[in-house]
Amino acid sequence: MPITLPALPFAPGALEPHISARTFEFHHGKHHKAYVDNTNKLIEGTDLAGKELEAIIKAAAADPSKKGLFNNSAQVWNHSFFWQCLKPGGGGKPSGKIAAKIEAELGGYDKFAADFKNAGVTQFGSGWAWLVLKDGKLAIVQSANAETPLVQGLKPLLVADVWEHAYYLDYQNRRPDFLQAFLDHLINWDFANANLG
Ligand code: MN3
Repeated sequence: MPITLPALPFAPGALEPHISARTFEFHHGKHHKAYVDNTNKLIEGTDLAGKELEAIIKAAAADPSKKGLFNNSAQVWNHSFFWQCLKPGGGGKPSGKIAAKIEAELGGYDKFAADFKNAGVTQFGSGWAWLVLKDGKLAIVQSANAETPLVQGLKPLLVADVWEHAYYLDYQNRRPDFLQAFLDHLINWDFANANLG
């Protein structure tokens, strides 16, 4: 079974005006698709062909000669995860288990929002801002390029893509505005709660 490009979990225009259909045309239809196609090319005819995506990422992360495969396969996973972190009419304060953990472990929602935004704004160059579980507690972490907490012993709960391709068509250089829209209008807290298990 080759690695496949998952469909977006919403219509491409469903998040407008915060993220445009045109951004998804490129971000999902071109960038994410290219990571899928490159991963399939790189595993073809190797012992990783037919393996699950997470197993491919972990094998590539452990082998410096497979940096290209790591970058592409991790980007497949990061993007598939990112789409699920978004929903029309999302964002704002969470409810459920994650709301209580944010209060108890991250100093409340307002502090979480400021710290998460800061993580995204200060990730130099391309990368990601994550909410993860680390030893059972919430933590906000950054990753560069394709790096993913999946291979760092952390459990990803929520992510924002801060590569320029995620926001440049809609926000140009205004990454902070994109992150504010993510916080206020886009976060799928049901997904983050489900990831807590
Ligand atoms: Mn991206």
